[in-house]
Amino acid sequence: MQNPDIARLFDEVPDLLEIQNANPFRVRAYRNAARTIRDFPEPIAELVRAATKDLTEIPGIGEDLAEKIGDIVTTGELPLRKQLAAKLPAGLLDLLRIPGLGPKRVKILYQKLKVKSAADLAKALDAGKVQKLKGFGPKMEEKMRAGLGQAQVTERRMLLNEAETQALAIVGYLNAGGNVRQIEVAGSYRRRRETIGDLDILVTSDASAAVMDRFVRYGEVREIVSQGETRSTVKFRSGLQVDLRAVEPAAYGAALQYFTGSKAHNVELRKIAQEHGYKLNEYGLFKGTRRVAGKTEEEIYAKLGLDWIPPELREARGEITLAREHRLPRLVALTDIRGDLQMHTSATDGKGTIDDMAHAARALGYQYIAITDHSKRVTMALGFDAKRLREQWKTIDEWNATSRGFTILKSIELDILENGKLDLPDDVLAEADYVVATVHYGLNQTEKELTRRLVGAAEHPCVDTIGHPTGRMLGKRESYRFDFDAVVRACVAHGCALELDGHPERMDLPDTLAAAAKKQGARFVLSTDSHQPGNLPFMRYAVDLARRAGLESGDILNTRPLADFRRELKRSKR
Ligand code: DGT
Ligand code: CA
Ligand code: CA
Ligand code: ZN
Repeated sequence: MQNPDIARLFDEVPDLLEIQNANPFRVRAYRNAARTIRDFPEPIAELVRAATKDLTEIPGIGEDLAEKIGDIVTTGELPLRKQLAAKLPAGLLDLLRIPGLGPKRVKILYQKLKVKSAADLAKALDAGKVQKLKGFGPKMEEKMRAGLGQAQVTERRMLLNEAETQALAIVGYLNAGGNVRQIEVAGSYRRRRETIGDLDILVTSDASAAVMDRFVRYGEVREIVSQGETRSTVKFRSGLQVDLRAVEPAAYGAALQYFTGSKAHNVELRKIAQEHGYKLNEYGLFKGTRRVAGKTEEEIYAKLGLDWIPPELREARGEITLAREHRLPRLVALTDIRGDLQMHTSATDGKGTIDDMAHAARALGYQYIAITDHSKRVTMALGFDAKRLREQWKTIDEWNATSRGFTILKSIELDILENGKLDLPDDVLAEADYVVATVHYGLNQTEKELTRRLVGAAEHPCVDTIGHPTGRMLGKRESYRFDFDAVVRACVAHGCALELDGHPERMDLPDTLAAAAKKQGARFVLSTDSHQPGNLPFMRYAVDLARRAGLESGDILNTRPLADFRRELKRSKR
């Protein structure tokens, strides 16, 4: 059992509690627990089994939670979740998956209109009952209708980091069995999409039947969908589907290319092959019946007159033309990143001191970090007023005075208020080393209002970066509505950077928007939005986003050494 599997059992508990009017502190404790477990760097099930670590030593895990986790690891069940769910109609949980519908609104719909399922909601909407409820305007109604349609057609996709945990574990398991020569996880995982539908694993082996046998006996397998000598499909307990294909070494590159996709990229590539008088499929590149390439991807692309294209770019967004003209970008790499520019400490909603975060960042080889706790508008997270912020900055000054070769930037995640004003006065902001401004409230305002807020922040002399610019939460909340081009124009004109927030639940900016912003001349910073030291490796996902957007090291400010980085910030250009 992997951490995300444990976390998933906890995920619904806070929502169920909230619908049942539980104490808000209890609700929050479970919400935080799910996150802590999901992001914990070591496999918790193994810690429990080996009994090497007392779980209560993990920040945010008390005795009650530790006991529940222990039960999950031994029984695979969380009885509390079952008890809570049993008190409510089953369809109510489906409602929670509709974008925009949180436990508060579900509770109102249930109590006032007896809405117990998606079908009930559709009926209540059609009867015009929903818009009469307090807090449900016409906009909300429109959103719920759209959500209802979506909830029925799109199945759940898994976040990249969860899929990665599962992918690395199954690859490790298959390798440990011997018989595997080459192995790679292809598909959207290799293209580093922010969500994954299923895993597509390829192997070469002299004993593929034995590999298939081992595969279907993997501990996470809940269901064997099919098993054959060269291809098997299983479903994991997490719901994730995994395909395993064994191919001959002479076709490995062709299969890797084919199953990496994307489908649209493959369609374009096959057309080019045809124009050159070839046939391209998962077995190779053929002239008549003769295979002219297939062992590696490189030789296939080369035979078609193309440079090898990094998987992250294979989305049929112009990369094939660039490859033909030898103009593909030199994509940024994780090793190019010299600092992390968004993270929280235990002073607000994080779990780790300044010192903890700095040590962990230093261990990753960074030269600098920005500590960006929330400003006061974010009351839930105990955001900073000017006084508390200045106290933190004093501590940071003292820390920097004694530390060589590593710098903590005095910073803040500054709320852009509903009225467009910033959450802290200019004189405080002017003392910061770095300010990232973000929107957390008033998400249902009109496009015009939200655009005005973001443009205003981008123009403000003390705002260096717009953070998590669209506000999306994957699978939970879509972007707020705003005129993205107008915000990018303001950023470019005023020297404000755009953040790529690599927290796996955000992945914000989305790749397509980041690519569009680059075309307009925007510059970027990469961050993790870490809430504990163990989150800092999320930088990998920020880099994934950047690569999918075609960004190079030069497009990103925190690839620079500290002095250069500082020089590039808006505040030093005034
Ligand atoms: P996912 O799983 O929804 O996150 O996305 P993918 O891209 O992993 O898609 P998947 O698992 O359906 O298929 C894996 C790859 O196999 C896909 O990226 C391209 C290739 N493929 C699948 N079906 C077709 C097809 O009908 N035509 C072509 N040309 N390629 C296909
Ligand atoms: Ca897939
Ligand atoms: Ca697949
Ligand atoms: Zn934020």
